[in-house]
Amino acid sequence: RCSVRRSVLAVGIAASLGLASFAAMAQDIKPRLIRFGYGLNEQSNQGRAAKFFAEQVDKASGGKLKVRAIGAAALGPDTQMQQALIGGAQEMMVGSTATLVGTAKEMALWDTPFLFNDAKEADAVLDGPVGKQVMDKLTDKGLVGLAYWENGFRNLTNSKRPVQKLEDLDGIKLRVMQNNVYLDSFKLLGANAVPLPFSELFGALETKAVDGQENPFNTILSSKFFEVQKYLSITNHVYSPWIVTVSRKWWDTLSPAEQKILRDAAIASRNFERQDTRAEASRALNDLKAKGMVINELSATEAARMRDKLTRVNAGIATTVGMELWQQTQAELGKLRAK
Ligand code: TF8
Repeated sequence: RCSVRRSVLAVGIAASLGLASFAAMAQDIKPRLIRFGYGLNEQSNQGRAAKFFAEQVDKASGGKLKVRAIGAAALGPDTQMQQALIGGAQEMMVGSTATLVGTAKEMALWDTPFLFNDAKEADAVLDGPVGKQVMDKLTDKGLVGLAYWENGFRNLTNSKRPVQKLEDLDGIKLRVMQNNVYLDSFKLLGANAVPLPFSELFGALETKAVDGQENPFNTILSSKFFEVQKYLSITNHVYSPWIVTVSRKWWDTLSPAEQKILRDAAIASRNFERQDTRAEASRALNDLKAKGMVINELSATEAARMRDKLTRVNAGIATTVGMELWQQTQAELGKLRAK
């Protein structure tokens, strides 16, 4: 009898605890303003996905969490926003993984030329254990990574001449991201590589401070590079991801319920963004042609020569990211390709 009474009591306590935690859950979402910065313009794939993210968070939090998406590098270029996140002066951003290598060296893995053969491989590795391992390296550095979005396979544009063979790059002043792998890669190819933040790129192309740049079709279109670049050479030399990050200082003040809303919205926006980006990329080449760009593909021999030169940076990347991570990535790709 005694034990029956005790278990009745236990059920009562459990029920009231359950109620208490339910009530706490509702209060666990506080009104907050989230500044979400990005570098491309509102009409870009990055801008559309940032808007989608804001809407998701609004819905899931009953309007309590307000995301203010601020594009066109109005909060500064990638590197400046990263520092603002680390310092706690800004809550969130999306930007290139390439500009994060100084913060977490493992990010250099995504700079590997020709790492992925297609978007399917990219998704599998980025969303799998390797991608998570790399993303989690940010946590000790003051950032929390939530999801990889697609920037895409990068292609070469310039105002001088079609790049049909390696030698055509000789002496071309080429803007690269602020990242050593990119700098070394394009120097290896014979270009005069100049690191610049994305926000300064259009102006530099317009004034001919640089002759060329490399970015996915989507960006060449949305940033109107076709206005200042005549030649587009399809090289697909690297797949570049974007990453959605949160200030760790700020993240640690959030309740688990708030953190979950942001995580879920980042994943939902990732799925939206990849689909949107791929749809746009499949149309972009025609659009760019219509805008007057002269587009060329590389012959198989020249593509192979370029690949051979570029992959000479791989050994350095393996050392930077660590041999274990490098081999794990190769093993995962091997498994994917055997399927
Ligand atoms: C680049 C990147 C850009 C990103 C973006 C501003 O060339 O491809 O897309 O940095 O977040 O800088």
